Amino acid sequence: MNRVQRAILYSAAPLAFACSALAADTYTETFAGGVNAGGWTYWSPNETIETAGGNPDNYLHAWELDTFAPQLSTEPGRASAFTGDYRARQVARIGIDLKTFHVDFSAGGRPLTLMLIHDNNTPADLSDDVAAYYRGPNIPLVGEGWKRYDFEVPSHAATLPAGWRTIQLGENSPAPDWSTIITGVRRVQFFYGDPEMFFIFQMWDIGADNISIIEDPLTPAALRNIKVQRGTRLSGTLASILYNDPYYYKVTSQPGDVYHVAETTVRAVSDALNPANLIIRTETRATESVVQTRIALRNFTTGRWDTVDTFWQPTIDAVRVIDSIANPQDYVRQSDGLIRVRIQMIRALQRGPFQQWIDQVKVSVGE
Ligand SMILES: [Ca+2]
Ligand SMILES: [Ca+2]
Ligand SMILES: [Ca+2]
Ligand SMILES: [Ca+2]
Repeated sequence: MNRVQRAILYSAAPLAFACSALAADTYTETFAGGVNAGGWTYWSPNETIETAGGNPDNYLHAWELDTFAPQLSTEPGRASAFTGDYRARQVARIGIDLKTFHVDFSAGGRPLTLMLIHDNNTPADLSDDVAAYYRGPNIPLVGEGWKRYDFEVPSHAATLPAGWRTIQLGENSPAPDWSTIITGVRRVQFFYGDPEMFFIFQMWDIGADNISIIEDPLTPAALRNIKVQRGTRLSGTLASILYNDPYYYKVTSQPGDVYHVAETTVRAVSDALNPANLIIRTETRATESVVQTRIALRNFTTGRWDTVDTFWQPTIDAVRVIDSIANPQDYVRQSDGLIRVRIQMIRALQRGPFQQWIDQVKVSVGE
């Protein structure tokens, strides 16, 4: 679904679209006018959207909720701004305001956990659900007032991101898989505590407001050229590395003192000069085994190449997504947005030469 279609779909609810194509798209559940597009519920028998006392005005209020851990969730099976393929939507963050009015004993020592749930395509059956979760700062104590929580959601990540965990929520749950969950979020839940721990039952009086989901589209950097630094170009052009397709840029290795080496550099240009995120996706193979690949980025601050990924190169296409690059601004030249990627493959001299095949190089920048 494209952005325009989404805007139409959610136009019944308050929307804040930013002007710039690079800026984030946000949906926020403010509960204004009693709207609850996500179907948010504490599963409490005593629950309503109050018209005053929120942050500001309307908010979701649950009281005399007798539970070991309040669980604020979107309605099972309901499609909303909070559900869907987070990776395709380029979801970047989820936030919420919470307030604890009263609790019998203590609200202390409980992290607020964001859970992204995949319902295994059976929304009515919770026994086969799986979730990926992240434990944030502790839930608000009585007297702390409204407290804001912002969770980073690395929806672009190919594998479970650092700090995230997965959990089987029922006895029939399959083994959880990050990609399955993040490309099919069916329910979002805020768990008052660590979902792997036990807590005593007590009576809660709590509220939620301003539940937001933020999309932060990445901008692809335009590839400008590809050049062999070591080895010999066999075939291919810049066009060969634009897509995952049957076309490759092929390089024959060249022998050195210790290794056969094939080394190629790619130049890309980004419009975004202040990247918060830099993501390099490569799809490469070698024609022989026991080849090691090193992917490096030109650091324009130090003038050196920084290795960002090292791996044993399969002889079939291998996709690498490098998405946790520290100080991304060092790799985008401030004068013109240049980004340089180096793909180096090496093989021990006595093992013989090989060919480097590059199917695709993709450079994306998020501001
Ligand atoms: Ca509100
Ligand atoms: Ca289910
Ligand atoms: Ca391929
Ligand atoms: Ca290709």
